[in-house]
Amino acid sequence: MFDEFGINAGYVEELHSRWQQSPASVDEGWRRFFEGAAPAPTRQGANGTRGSNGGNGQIAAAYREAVRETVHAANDSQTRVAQLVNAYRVRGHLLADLDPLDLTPPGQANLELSSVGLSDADLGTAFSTAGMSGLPDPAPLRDIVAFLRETYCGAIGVEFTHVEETEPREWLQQRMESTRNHASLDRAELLRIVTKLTDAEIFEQFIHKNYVGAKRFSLEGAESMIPLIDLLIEAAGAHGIEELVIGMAHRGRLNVLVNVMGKNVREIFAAFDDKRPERFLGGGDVKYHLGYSSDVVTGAGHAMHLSMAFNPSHLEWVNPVVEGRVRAKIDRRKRKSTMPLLVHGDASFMGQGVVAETLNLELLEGYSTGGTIHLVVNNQIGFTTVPGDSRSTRYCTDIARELRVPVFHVNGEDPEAVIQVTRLAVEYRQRFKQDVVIDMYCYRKYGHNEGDEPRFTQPVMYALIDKKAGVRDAYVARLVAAGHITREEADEIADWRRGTLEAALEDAREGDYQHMPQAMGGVWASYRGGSDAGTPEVPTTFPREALLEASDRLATMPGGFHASPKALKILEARRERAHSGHGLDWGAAEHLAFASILLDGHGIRISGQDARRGTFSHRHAVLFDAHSGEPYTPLAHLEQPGRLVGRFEIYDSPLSEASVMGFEYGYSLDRPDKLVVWEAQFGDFANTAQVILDQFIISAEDKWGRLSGLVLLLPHGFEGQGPEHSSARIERFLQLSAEDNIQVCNLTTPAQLFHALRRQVKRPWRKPLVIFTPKSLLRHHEAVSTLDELASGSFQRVIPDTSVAPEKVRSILLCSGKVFYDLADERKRLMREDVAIVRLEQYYPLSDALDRALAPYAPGTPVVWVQEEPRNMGAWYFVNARRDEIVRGRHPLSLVSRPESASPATGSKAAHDLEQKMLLEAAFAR
Ligand SMILES: Cc1ncc(C[n+]2csc(CCOP(=O)(O)OP(=O)(O)O)c2C)c(N)n1
Ligand SMILES: [Mg+2]
Repeated sequence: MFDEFGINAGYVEELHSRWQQSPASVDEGWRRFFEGAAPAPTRQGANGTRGSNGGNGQIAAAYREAVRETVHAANDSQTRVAQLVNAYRVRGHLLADLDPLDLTPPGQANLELSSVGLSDADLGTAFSTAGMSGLPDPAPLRDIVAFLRETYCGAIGVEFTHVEETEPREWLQQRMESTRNHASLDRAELLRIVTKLTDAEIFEQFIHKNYVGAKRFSLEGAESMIPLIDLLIEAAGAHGIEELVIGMAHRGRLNVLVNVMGKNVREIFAAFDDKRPERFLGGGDVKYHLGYSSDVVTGAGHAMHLSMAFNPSHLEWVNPVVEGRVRAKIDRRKRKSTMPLLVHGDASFMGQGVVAETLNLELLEGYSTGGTIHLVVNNQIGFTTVPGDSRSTRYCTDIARELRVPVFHVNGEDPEAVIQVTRLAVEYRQRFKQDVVIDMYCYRKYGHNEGDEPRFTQPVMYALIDKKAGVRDAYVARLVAAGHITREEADEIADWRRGTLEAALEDAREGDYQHMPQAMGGVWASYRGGSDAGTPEVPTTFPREALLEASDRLATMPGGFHASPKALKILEARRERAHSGHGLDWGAAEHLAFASILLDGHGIRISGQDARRGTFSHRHAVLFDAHSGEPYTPLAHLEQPGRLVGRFEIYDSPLSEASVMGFEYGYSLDRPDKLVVWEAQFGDFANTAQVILDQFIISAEDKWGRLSGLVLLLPHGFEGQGPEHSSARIERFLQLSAEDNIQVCNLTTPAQLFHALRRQVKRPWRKPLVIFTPKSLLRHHEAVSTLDELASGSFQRVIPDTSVAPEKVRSILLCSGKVFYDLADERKRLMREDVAIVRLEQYYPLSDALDRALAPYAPGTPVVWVQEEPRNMGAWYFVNARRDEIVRGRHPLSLVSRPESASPATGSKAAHDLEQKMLLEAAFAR
């Protein structure tokens, strides 16, 4: 309500509520101010327009006046106490006891009594504690200060007053103050924490002893993470969560796999022993990148499915993939019972931009997952780099302030405080459907990995760490001293754990426990990867009548909807052309492909920048009412009596490639039944998501045996639009093509797009499909297809040339994509009947379709690969390297292209036109 008072909003609100209860309890200045604002302003939500309302403007002016008066009046101690309380809520975290190494200097909190004009002399005076549950009312200032210190400056420091909405902020405040921010734990829970800490510690020690110097990225110093995740699962189960998807990096991952997810530790030992090289030649991944899933039952009896996402070394890049997976799971079940947990490192959370790009997805309609729990394992170091060199901010979590959600900083050496924030975090997420961040301060017992000497660079830090007792020891000592458990009980837990690991190690050395990740079951059971040739093609035809019906439906608006006349004209033209047998353009064929897929019962999800209209205004999947601005999506309103129609979703994404491509990739991992599409604005921008391409889309099957049917639509083509609006970097995708890992296409007709998209869902082969999509061809009068070509055609990997008599042909131009139309025009202009033009529509995997297309021509007829791209880009290096597959020794192969270049294209349209002319001349020179 008092948002415009910024950091003082809580304070003003507090005064206001006191004034409401008893006008005499606030000083005269404030009283006048609140009376002047009558009727009292209504509460504003997060989206309220600040300062736009006259009432609030008056409040602001009155506030300034009131502040002046407060300063001068100088005798309202109760007001000062309220200021102090507010200051603790806002800045108490700056004094909290967070750092187990005591290396972090306290912040300037200004919480001294003198900062609000109070003094020690006031400590015995009783003040009202209205609004502070957890204290008698009134209470002496001494008690109030002790209460505030305990709540806000103990082992937990909370940043929460920036939460804009009143309800969650007050809820959290009440929860923390009523408990002084302490978890109440019974003996069973204390024992569970000890057990989990013991599991964590003994596991690391056991590997340390048995695999000296082997990389494991020890959790030691941060062992509280294990009871944290263990109790998070408990809390999540109690709140109705049925599934947790975890994304995390190297640190402590093996520990989580074994001690939280129940992975068979024999498999981990076998991976350390690494005695099966023959199973992993050229493939597989290191043991701390592998994913896993398991089913557990919580202490309270709730069944919970746990998934740990496979992830690469590239820190933080798994985040959007996890979010996409969770969204897919939520969509599948139509219930919001899946929760993402992302575990971060302190250095990577602040350093990697994909973190901010992923946080930004959280409240968006197309990407929300109902809130993510973020856990930062803040060991106060990244490899050898200390926080002072890692970030410009105090907290490694400050990037999360973009979301205005609570951030709990907690001392990882206090497991009970860790449990308290975990419970608060889960409950907050469940209630308010937003992200929550836990920043667990800890330390790293060894170097970055176990072979690394940290004392080269952090001698002082490690002198402190060397003196540390260990998180478990310190906690056990505390519980023993408090009489909660005996030393013998604690030892027994450790002995038992050691014993089970000894036995498992013996088993591991006798048995066969090192394998590639298992093939996928469940929703993946009916799909396959592997080689292209191993999965037959399927028909992609669709009944003509049904396409006509769909095109009628797509051009029909609901009653009372006032579509833009221009958009309506486009839809109407599509409909007419379908009926009259005229050529359909790209947008029309794409729409009919989508419609046919939906009518076949498959869902479709598309996202990308401006995807709803389409960057080039060719799609118009969503129309907007001219009066209300309300959207209408014809594809979401297809009907089919007696048969299920798939769900159609299309979203304009935020201006991020990395997080959105990662999200859609993640989505495709859990929805193999759907057509999942990510579209680039221009293909040139896809490289900002290069990590998602290299580390996930391209290599996931080889490393992890994980499949995806994601479609990438990458506008590509040299049309004089400059270096960054021309190339989707075909060369890169082709260099990354191996072992039939992806499909790479450059299509020249709308019918080809229709069949390629249908093939992608109908064929059980799940491989990412990269389509270089056109720009000028979207409106090219020749780049059209008839309804019959859609209804009864099929996808052609190569389009042979049927327009010339093979025996006359003296030169074969082999090309792909848009340049075909330029070449065809030129041939017509030159009336060259001795030149054939063959189109390679699918670069990869190559097939014998090419052989068939070249077969009619006499052996020895030269084949010229013609591309618009510079020599070092486009497909030439790929074509040249695979010449044996392409011309099979029957034809000489040469190149016509732009000369090699460091930048894809010229910035001058005129230079582009000249280049293009020279290219065509060269192509027809022989
Ligand atoms: C994107 C990326 N850049 C660099 C690295 C190399 N690297 C591996 S771990 C690490 C330090 C990570 O520090 P932090 O995030 O604090 O995690 P910690 O190891 O301390 O748990 C670095 C720089 C990487 N794995 N990924
Ligand atoms: Mg770190």
